[in-house]
Amino acid sequence: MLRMALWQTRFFCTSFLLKALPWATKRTSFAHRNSQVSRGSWSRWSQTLRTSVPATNSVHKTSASQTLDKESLAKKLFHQLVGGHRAAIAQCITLVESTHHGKQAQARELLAEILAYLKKKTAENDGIPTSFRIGLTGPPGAGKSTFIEAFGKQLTEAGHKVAVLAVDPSSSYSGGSLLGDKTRMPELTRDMSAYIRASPTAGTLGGVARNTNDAIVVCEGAGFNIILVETVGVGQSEYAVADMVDMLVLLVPPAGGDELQGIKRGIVEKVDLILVSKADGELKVPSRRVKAEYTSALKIMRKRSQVWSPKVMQVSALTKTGLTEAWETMEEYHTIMIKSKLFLPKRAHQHRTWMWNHIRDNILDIFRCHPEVRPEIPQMEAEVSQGRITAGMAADLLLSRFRAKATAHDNGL
Ligand SMILES: Nc1nc2c(ncn2[C@@H]2O[C@H](COP(=O)(O)OP(=O)(O)OP(=O)(O)O)[C@@H](O)[C@H]2O)c(=O)[nH]1
Ligand SMILES: [Mg+2]
Repeated sequence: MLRMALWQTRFFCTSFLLKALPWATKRTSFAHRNSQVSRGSWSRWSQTLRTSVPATNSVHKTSASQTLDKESLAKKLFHQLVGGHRAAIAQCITLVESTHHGKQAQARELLAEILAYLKKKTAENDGIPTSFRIGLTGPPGAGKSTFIEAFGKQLTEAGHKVAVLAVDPSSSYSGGSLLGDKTRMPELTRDMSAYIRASPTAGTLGGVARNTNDAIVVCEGAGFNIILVETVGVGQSEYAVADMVDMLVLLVPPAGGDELQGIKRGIVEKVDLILVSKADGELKVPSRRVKAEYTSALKIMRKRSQVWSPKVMQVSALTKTGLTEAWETMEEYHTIMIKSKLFLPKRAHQHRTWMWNHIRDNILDIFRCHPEVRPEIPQMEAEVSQGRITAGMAADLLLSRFRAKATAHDNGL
């Protein structure tokens, strides 16, 4: 009986998703046609999110008092966060990362409160978001953490509030090199105008990226106006970061010799600024050479933006040279993006991209775990590997099994 009930619930969810998909696709293509974000559409989105929260809560509540508790927890955390309680940042991030069903409802409520608050702040700031999100990527050992320590310190001394987050899905096998070692940032760790979030525990890139996206919103709610997102240039994480930030910065070491030192061409095409690190002592000369290499490499690359041409600069975190110039270039980029009215549309595009990424990840999981599909997967994979069936045919067969059950359930069979 219990097994039957579980299967029925699963079929119901599956058929609901299949029905909802065309509707959602229509909505997104509409959003794409109207890619210029108007205040109206932004506010409708936020409004929908807020009004949807109590409804979602009510599905999971077991008693009225429990709902009150949940609501008051999200509200309490929100007030503490915007009120400057430092401990609330970690509590909020833990809540939005939770995979517990009930906690997720509270997290939605919390995020909706923060988004509404940020929207108000943006309106008060002439429609300009109060934060600047900067992604930092580069090969292992390029000097990212050391740069963040020196650069972040300079920013806080100038009156900014700096949050540092990491995207590191590789930490399960690399031992968590990213920010794992906070000793690389001793001063920034102690700085009350900075917040450093050590690498989250390992997971899929999709999961880690989702957590980072939400953590960015939490940090912005806490008043941090510069968000630095560090990622190591391996795997797909740097592409994920490119879709999370307003500006992407690539840090390259001066050593390594021949052309572009194995740094993926794809990421070089996406960056807005290249910083050649460790331009000090004996490394000054190779650093100049690497700068020249990247400058000419960028010249032959397709122009990506009408308003901004990526720049190459030399920096040294050790001697603190080039840091001011690097920040001035970042500010220049920010100003140009705001003036050309490309800043908000870029963020809006990223939000849509992530929504679909998360949906894709989840639907794939539902498909893989489907009781009618899962047992067939090894067999199909073997048939495809041995060339007895084409990949397209195998996919069609599995999909038709998935659809057949969903339709049967819809028809009450
Ligand atoms: N000479 C010199 N060495 C530097 C500089 N910045 C970093 N280093 C050294 O480079 C090494 C790597 O620095 P990290 O900051 O840990 O590099 P990372 O890119 O964060 O490394 P991962 O997080 O492991 O990818 C360390 O030994 C640093 O001392 C610099 O400006 N000059
Ligand atoms: Mg590091």
